[in-house]
Amino acid sequence: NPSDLFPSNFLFGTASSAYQYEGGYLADGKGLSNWDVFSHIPGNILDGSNGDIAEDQYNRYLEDIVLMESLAVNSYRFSISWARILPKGRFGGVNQAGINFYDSLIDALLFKGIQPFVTLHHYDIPQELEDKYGSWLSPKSQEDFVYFADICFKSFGDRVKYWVTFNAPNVEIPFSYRTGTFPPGRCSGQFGNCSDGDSEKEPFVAAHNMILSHAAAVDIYRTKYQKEQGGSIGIVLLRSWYEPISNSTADKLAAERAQAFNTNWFLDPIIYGKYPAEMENVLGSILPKFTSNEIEKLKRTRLDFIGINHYTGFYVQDCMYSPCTPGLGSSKTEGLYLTRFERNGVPIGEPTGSYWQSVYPQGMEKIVAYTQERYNNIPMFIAENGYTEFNNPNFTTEEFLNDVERVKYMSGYLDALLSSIRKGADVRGFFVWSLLDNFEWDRGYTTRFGLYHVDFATLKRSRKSSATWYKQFIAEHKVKALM
Ligand code: GCO
Repeated sequence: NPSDLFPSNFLFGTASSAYQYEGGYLADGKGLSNWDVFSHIPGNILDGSNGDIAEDQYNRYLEDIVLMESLAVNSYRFSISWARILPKGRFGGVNQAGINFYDSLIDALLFKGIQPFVTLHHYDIPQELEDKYGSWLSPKSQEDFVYFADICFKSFGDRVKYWVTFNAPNVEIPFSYRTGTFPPGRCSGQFGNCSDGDSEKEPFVAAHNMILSHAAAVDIYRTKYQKEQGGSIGIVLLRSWYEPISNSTADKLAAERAQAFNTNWFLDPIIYGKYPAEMENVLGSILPKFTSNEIEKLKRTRLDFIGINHYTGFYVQDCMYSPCTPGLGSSKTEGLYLTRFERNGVPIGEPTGSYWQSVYPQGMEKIVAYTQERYNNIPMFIAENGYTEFNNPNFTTEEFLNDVERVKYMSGYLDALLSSIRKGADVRGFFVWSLLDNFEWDRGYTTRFGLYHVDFATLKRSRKSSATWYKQFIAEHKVKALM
């Protein structure tokens, strides 16, 4: 069936991030990152662990590239550790050993025909920037980010053709500045676990600086590098599907508010130069304003592609027109809706090893169509999609290797994606989260997302059934693409 295929230049890959994978946290002149400091404070990470060693990809990248080769993927998404390149941000020198590491990684990938798909910021920053002036809460962070981005474009842009400015700032910001579960651990909202009087504005101020940092980095890329290097640049956001829990207008508006407060929060300013109307209406003066120069810059720089991290769907219930019990999303600064996992006692999908994830493959097609329509066919990548398993301490390695639930999940979500593409959506790549089991931020090593199992004591990698399945899926669709 000729319509049953992905475009021939489609990127199939796996995704990762520096802090979750590399380890080597003090190796060869690397500076301390905000995550190094945060994870070392007792109580911050669920299982008391950290990413000091993680999967040790810093030392084992060649072994991991052999795993990628055996999957026959043609792309690898990873992030650059800012503190490995600039141990003190722009207030110190470049660490040549850090540049050398990414040079070697990129060269080794390209040698195997694997395209690097590179994220500049995936949650970790040099601690120096936090200590100096509170990083993203200060407009100075824009200069920090551009300084770092410029060095990366200059050093690696001859070989890297896909750049992502930020990974999921819409995940990072609420955890960093509302619930306090990510560094710098500030809690300003209703669900904060501290009450130090932080302003409820903080998440919006930090996001504002990230949005302007994105624009500034894109500006530098376009003016100094893009013509010569010929790559493209975008941003990645978490995009969940929000299904109205009923047909009422109030619940439909609530689902739209959930999209606005979670994801359009970043994409609207970057693409259209303004925050979503839903946010302006609910937040009023809590929301920062762009100057006319900034609006001009946003509209001029924009992005080349939208990266979507899609994992799950939720039911959404209105909290604006009728009061509801407090919960995820219900406060004013979150958008006045309530996230529900079930309707009339029936779950939206099978639960997984993460409390927030249900298996709802229809969400993939819905979110792709939603994004395509709202942003006028801007090319998209599925930058992350994957299945969580609880890291059951009673399981043997063999039990983890037989991950039938992950295979079911992937096959459902990839079928849905295929259906989107068949209907004309311009999706250009798909990355599984993740190649390896890895460090899941404040959850430590309590969950597993990998196509390959990692024994965290020996760091041995072992192939799961899902790896075999993904390899076959890619092979079948590549063959079809050639016919
Ligand atoms: C993100 C994530 C990843 C997570 C993954 C599973 O990119 O948004 O936070 O780093 O590990 O999404 O939760």
